[in-house]
Amino acid sequence: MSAVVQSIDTSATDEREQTDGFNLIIDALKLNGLNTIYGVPGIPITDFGRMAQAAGIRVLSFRHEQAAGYAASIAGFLTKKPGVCLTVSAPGFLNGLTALAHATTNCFPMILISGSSEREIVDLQQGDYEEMDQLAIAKPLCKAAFRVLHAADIGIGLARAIRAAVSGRPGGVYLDLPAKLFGQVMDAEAGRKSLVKVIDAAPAQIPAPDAIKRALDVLRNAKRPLIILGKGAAYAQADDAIRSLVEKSGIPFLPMSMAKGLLPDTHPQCAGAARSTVLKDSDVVMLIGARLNWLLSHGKGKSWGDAPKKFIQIDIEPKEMDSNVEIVAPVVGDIGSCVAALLAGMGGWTAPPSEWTGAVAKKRDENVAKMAPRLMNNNSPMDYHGALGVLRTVIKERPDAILVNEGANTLDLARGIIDMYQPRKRIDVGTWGIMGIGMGYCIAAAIETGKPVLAVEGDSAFGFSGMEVETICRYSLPVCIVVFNNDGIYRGTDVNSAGSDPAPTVFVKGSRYDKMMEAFGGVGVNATSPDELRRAVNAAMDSGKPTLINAVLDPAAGSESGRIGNLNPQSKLKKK
Ligand code: ADP
Ligand code: TZD
Ligand code: MG
Repeated sequence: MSAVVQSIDTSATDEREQTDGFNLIIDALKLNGLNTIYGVPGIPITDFGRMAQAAGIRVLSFRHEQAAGYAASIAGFLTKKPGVCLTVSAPGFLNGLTALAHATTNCFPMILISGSSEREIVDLQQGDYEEMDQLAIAKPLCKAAFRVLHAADIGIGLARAIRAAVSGRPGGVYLDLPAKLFGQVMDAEAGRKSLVKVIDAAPAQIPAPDAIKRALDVLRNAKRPLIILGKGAAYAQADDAIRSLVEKSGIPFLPMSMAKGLLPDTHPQCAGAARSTVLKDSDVVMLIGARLNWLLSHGKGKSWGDAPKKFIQIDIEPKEMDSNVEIVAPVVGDIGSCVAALLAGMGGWTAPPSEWTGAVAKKRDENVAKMAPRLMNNNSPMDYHGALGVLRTVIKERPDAILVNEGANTLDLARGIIDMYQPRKRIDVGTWGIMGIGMGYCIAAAIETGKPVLAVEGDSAFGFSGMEVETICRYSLPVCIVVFNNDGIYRGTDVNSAGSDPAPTVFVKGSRYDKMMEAFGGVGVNATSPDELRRAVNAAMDSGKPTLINAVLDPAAGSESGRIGNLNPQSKLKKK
């Protein structure tokens, strides 16, 4: 670019106001409403973090980039704006990369901005400080990757990153900023002009009228229809339209994990507690922002039963159609526009046969009634049901709190037991079933929404990001973490049959995770019964003080891999 004055001190000859890379990046972020950065400082971005903070950007400094990256990814999900994660070069970049891949896999908009080393030295592999070809490494793990070499291109670079992250199917974007860029100086007026305020970053994608008609025809002729809501539906923030569609149609709905609360789990049409029945017996399934991946057994096999199925799918990504089974009525567009178009075509709608809706409701009520007494037990040490019965009430009484959830048994059972009442209040391990999202999600949820956060964490899951309790204390965030401490992964009872090392799945028995919180000035509580747990969680949620409750669970209470033990490969050989 001819307008660029690269790192030349022109002050002696030129009185005009100047700007530089540092300031242009800050100005470009602010111009586009990106006012929060999650990251870890170091060369070459330490001063950038300070300057961004001084310029009014909220800079959340983490203990590890992976947690900062997860925070940015869920900030994207919660706000529909790309969450920004900032890291140093090579190792910091790599630590953030897991989260970037996670954002892409989960369709969350995120921008990973990493400082990088001298291009000339990296490209000749001459061994620079933290040398790495970061752009090449990021590419296969994100939707788009860009590098900015000239200060005058910062505006365009960020605009491209924002558009790539949020338009179409959202995902992760990598933005590579070499160290030299930050100090590059240019004329301030030209700098201002080079910035881009992105207009209509995620344009509406209107579905074709034919596609809407086709979908409604299939739905109208269904005897046993089902609507499945996925986290894409939660992301779309078309809450009222989705609720109207479900209620006008009279069709039972099944929320995927992070779509829980889009309509309350206690809604009369909710089939959450009759999941296996509706999957097996339905004849037409309309997917709204949910993929037929492993979480839905790829739309085929035993859990889908023998009844022939027709699938309608609403998704912004055309390539998603027919990914696992035939989609007889693909509806490609953004969920808000698609749902509005479906609603508009539903004149003279008749509800599905009452034999179907009645059978679903009956099954659901039976299952709920069967579960109820188990949730009221006061056993000590606790089992999952006793502890989760308490937390279920906590959320019922505070439906606007955000629930963060990870673990195996801790995840699967909490998902089934804790009812959600409002959209985007449950955030969890997502498409990969990833451990380590916990504390980053807590921090971003508190920062982005200002609501109280309750994290329900397996003891193993918590360990992946546990050091971030210091971050939670440092920023005084209203986060209550409940660690379901069963001494290990799935269970705490495994023994090593061949030596004195502990078995691979078990941890130090009787660990006191609550003391970690006390180390940083937060509140720590050891809870050994549901009554103690209830008191401690209520106190934490009411006070808003950073709190960690070590919930002592029976080490024998869990099962291998929670609800997905069937995915473990088994040795055909006899166990020695
Ligand atoms: P779940 O895990 O809850 O089943 P998935 O992550 O598998 O959900 O699916 C989410 C889907 O939603 C993705 O296929 C994505 O393309 C789609 N999606 C995301 N945002 C939108 C939107 N605004 N409009 C339409 N589809 C969307
Ligand atoms: N590493 C990562 C990043 N993600 C994973 N999902 C795993 C490892 C494997 N894994 C699971 O799938 S669940 C889990 C691991 C290690 C922990 C389960 O133990 P927990 O929960 O203590 O968190 P429960 O309640 O004891 O089952
Ligand atoms: Mg455990």
